[in-house]
Amino acid sequence: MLLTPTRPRADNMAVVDLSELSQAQFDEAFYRTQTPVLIHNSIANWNTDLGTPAYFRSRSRNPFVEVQHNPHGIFNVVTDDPAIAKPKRISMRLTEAADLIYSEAGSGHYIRHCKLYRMPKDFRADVKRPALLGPDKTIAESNFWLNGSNCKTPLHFDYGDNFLIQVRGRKYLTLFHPRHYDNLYPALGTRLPFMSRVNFFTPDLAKFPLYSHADAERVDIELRGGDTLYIPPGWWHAVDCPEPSMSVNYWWNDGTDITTADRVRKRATNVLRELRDVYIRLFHRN
Ligand SMILES: O=C(O)CCC(=O)C(=O)O
Repeated sequence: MLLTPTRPRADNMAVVDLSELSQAQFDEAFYRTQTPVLIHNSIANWNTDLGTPAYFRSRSRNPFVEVQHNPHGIFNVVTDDPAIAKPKRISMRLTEAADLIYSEAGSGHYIRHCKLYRMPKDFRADVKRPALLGPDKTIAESNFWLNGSNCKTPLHFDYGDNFLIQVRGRKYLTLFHPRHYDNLYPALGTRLPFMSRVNFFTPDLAKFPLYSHADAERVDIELRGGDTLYIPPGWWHAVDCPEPSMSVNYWWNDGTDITTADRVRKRATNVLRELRDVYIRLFHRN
């Protein structure tokens, strides 16, 4: 059975304009409570040409980048479905990649998870530190994402706090609360235990019946250029990109005992669940 995705701008979640949210308020209302929030007008002071093909042509360097291509547009999915092939990885110059990605032939092409430090220096200077990331916070990793039409990131969760900043174009995200962990069938026993075994884009309810409980409480969001989405660790998310778009994401932490303890607790929980999964597979096969 196929569940039809719904696509409101931001369904059932906090939405705020950056001008109405101080860094202290963000910490208090969202970070401390680990609550997602959609922040509009969050990059008003950034270069407005950032991410266009012309912009990349005018940079100081033109590095090689890895472009992934998959005609199905789904990347990194954990599946035994032979119809979903593994993406091809192509190395090309950044300007070539941007020209391709913004063209019709760019459908299903995605520069994913490209470390910001690999990008030209003047590009990095145009990508500012997120406004709500206080001086007490540490950036663990920052990445550049550039997709053609019809690209999809399957359902997964992150271990760190995440700001996903949409620079150009639209993306649709769906979030699920961490309490739906079991309903989303994490790929335990694989090297990607943070990925769901459910193909969110065409969920198979016969195989994954608990998914319907999570689906009933999903949060659908349309991310537009200028938006930042705060995704706390453990919140599951899937991304559907209907048109060419560019994002930057930051994983960060505050280095306090609370965050570290929380991270250790989450890892320990995952290990225990994994052991439980192995136990069930070994002794309760029927
Ligand atoms: O935008 C995407 O396609 C994926 C982003 C993502 O999953 C993340 O920032 O954790």
